[in-house]
Amino acid sequence: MEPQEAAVEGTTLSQYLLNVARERVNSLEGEVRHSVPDTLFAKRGGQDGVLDLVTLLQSIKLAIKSVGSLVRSAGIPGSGVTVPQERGKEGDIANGSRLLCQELNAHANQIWINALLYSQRSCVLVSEELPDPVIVQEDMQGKYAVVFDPLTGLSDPPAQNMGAIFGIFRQLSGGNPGIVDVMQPARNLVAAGYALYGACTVLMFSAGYGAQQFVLDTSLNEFILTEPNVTLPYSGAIYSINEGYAAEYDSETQEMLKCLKAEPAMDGRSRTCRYIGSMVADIHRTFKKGGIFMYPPHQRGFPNGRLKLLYEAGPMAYLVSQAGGQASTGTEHIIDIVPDSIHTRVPVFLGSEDDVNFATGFYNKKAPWGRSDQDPMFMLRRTLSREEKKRELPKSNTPRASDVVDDGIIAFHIG
Ligand code: FBP
Repeated sequence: MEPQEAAVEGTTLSQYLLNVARERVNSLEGEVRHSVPDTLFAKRGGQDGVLDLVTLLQSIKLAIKSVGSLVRSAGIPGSGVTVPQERGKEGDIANGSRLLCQELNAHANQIWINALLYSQRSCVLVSEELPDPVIVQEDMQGKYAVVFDPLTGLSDPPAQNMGAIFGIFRQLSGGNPGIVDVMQPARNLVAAGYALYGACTVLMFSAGYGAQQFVLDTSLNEFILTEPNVTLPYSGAIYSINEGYAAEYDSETQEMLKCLKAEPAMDGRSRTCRYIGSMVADIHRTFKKGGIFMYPPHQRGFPNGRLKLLYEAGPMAYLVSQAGGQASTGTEHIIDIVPDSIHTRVPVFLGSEDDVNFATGFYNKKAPWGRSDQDPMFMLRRTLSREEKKRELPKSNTPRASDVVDDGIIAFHIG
């Protein structure tokens, strides 16, 4: 049985992880052991390696559930997270909300750090909330480096579409763990995911076998698999960007936005804009409905874009690739970029293949369509190219994770 076949709707996250792990061990034992792609477990670790990663993921699951319940009760007197009255300016709701967010953020970070340390399966931790990596003390070390943003989307008041993002790398160095273990491109991730604390808690996850969606069943307090093979539509009608910065985007971005709005989506629908201001929520909608999420550079404080490569853009790029979509900075695949520091920021264009190709064509002269203002054939070539693509599309209109193995998209961890 292929690992993807272990993904059956209704399975719990714990069962799913063990199923995939077991299938991987079986395939190792049954086939030529050293030539089988190594994804879910340590190369030399065999069964133990599988269980190490499963144990680490169980701790992450616990952190997500704990933060989720904090988010839901934050601000309620007597709950774990409140703002001491003397710190908020009386009557200033915005200030109170900002302080509450800070409290929540600090709690969420501590919950993740504790969960990862006590799993005893990690060696280096990078959190958005900490300036430096945490090197786990020797007697608690495992072989995985974990990067995470414990609570994102805090530009909105609490309890509105916050989320968490994480990625897991295998330790690179054989010896003492260090920063080098996280300076890897997202292509090297062995697993990644995001949690969205919305009306329900959703977990989007991948360990290299496509993307799966789980929803927290609060009566069981367990994540249940609801979508075994999440696939991004090839094209969509929704674009997601903070248009408040329109005047501060560079000329390519402004031109791209103008053209995007002027032209209908591939299926003829008019474009529509949605922007929540929480990347997890905006990207989750993109997974479901297709289209594009963008955070380009702008001159109101973020000349390289706002989102961080290691623990925001990278894991999202890995997930979106596993679901048949694309993620680019405009000129490079995000999944291939080696970070030059742990908090490096990158521009992000992520979502349906057709829409990402369209947007990035304005930045990259090597992209198929060139820039509209320099190329009078721009619209014509774009239309022709899309017509060809339409004819090629399978009936489902979406590439399946299993279809892209030959492109090397799934086979990240070989060799
Ligand atoms: P932080 O880097 O401060 O965590 O902000 C991240 C974020 O909240 C994303 O989740 C979201 O997409 C973006 O910032 C919104 O930024 P803006 O308010 O500039 O549109």
